[in-house]
Amino acid sequence: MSKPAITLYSYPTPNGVCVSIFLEALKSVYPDNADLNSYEVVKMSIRDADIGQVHNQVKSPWFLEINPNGRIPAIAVNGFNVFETSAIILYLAQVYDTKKLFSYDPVNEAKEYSEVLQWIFFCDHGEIGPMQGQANHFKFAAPEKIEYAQKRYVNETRRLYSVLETHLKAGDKEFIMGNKFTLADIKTFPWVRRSSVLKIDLATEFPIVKAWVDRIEARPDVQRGLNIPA
Ligand SMILES: N[C@@H](CCC(=O)N[C@@H](CS)C(=O)NCC(=O)O)C(=O)O
Repeated sequence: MSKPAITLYSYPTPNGVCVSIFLEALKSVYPDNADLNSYEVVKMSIRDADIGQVHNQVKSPWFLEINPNGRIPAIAVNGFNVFETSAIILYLAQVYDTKKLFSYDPVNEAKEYSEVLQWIFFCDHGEIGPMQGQANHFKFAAPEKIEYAQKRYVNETRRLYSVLETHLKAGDKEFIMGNKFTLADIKTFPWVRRSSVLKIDLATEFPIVKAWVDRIEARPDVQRGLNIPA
């Protein structure tokens, strides 16, 4: 049997499932695409470098050739390696979302395309992902309990959720881009759905964000993606 065109190296964390959710979403709207139908998943063992566990496939030499940063997720598409979650979903969109069902045309729909990038960066560059990641670290992994750090990152996560709440509320939006489910939602949702870990109760604090999470979570493609790798 020939090797699948797409190999996803992953683990079911918010970053990992972001890519599997998008692959499943693409698969459901492009059912005849052979690459999407046959993608393979390699479940990697991961560790948080700061905890110092030993079994750590993501730092092994063969994987560092795929992702020099030694972290999941990474993807190989017909021999081309891509690392960093957002770069991965943008590349998959560029190659496989030919009808721009989850994004926009960067030339003909330049403003909408830019808006999707803005929300992806909002989740990425020092915002939801990193803040919530640090909140998780200081609450659950850090050997030393530093109250200031816990408070700072949990409160910053709350502030970022409030930005999302205000955005979704304006114009009664179903998704970040209005009524279209896009990469912006796929990027942000896996983080926000884990809010209860930090004891942030979306139902009482951010009810509009909660409805958005529920709406996305109810999608069959999202349900499949959340369980990859099993
Ligand atoms: N900015 C990176 C973050 C990736 C990341 O933090 N991956 C974690 C799991 S969610 C990991 O592989 N940790 C293992 C390690 O650092 O050794 C991305 O978005 O891809």
